[in-house]
Amino acid sequence: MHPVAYDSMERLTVVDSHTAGEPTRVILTGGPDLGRGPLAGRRERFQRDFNHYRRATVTEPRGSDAVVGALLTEPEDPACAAGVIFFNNAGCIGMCGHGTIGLVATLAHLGRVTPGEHRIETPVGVVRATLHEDGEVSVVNVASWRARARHVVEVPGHGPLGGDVAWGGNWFFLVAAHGQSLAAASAGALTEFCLRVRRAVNEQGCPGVDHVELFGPPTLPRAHSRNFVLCPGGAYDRSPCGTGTSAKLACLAADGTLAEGAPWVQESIIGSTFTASYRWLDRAAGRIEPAIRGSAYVTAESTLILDERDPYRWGIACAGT
Ligand code: PYC
Repeated sequence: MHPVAYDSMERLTVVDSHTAGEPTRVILTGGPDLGRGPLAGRRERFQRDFNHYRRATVTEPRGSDAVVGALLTEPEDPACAAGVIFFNNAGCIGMCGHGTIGLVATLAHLGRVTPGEHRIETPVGVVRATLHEDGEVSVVNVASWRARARHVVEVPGHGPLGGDVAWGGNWFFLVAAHGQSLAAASAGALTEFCLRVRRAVNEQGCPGVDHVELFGPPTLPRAHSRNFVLCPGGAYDRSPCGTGTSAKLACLAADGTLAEGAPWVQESIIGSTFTASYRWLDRAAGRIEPAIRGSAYVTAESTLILDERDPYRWGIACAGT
């Protein structure tokens, strides 16, 4: 038997939740000290100097490819209730819609926020989250826009494929005419297809796009669309993806196919939904302010143990990072 050496163990307290099926793990204590200053700079420090904490939190053996981590930190802007850096199995991401809903549900569970609006600072801007009396959370996201319309790429094994490139807090390639069936049972084939699409998009003019979003007809009568979203580390989003839905709204607004303030119900590949709408920030420049509403549920309050005798205490770097 190994003697228990408590002083050789680090501990991270976390709360897990899921938003529309997509997991979020919020680090409350034990995470690295990133100092002060703009959140974008703290994110760089996290990636450069503390990447092992990211891996330990979200990759196996403690996490899975689908988990998005959220490192809670002091905000730089005193008007904000919290700062947060989101990350996954491949690295850090800009904003995370489902993660922000999960974070607010977590803070409500801990009694740290009450119903009302709370400003949250992220590396790509401040978002406004409202905890509603019924427990749902809405998030007014960062400014979103379409950068390229009907950009055509040559996808090996498929041929030419047209899609829009849009920012919704992360970069997306959004495709409507893809010829795939958006069935949950086809998640493996859809993932493989989207990986090929992303490689083509990255090699053919858009190196920064790290999410691919396919659209199809909804299965729920109250939804307007169903999607499948490939995330940077190769997992697919179980939720309708808050930043992906924001990017979609930017495209709909630019095309004039969804009016300002009109509801858009986005269904995910597992049948969960977000309800979204937008307001124009600058119509001439195509910049909108999207709002996403959904529900999250807390699933665990845990302590992660990093035992220095454990060869995999910093996680297993399956996504190569
Ligand atoms: O909800 O924005 C989102 C998101 C991004 C990656 C996974 N979920």
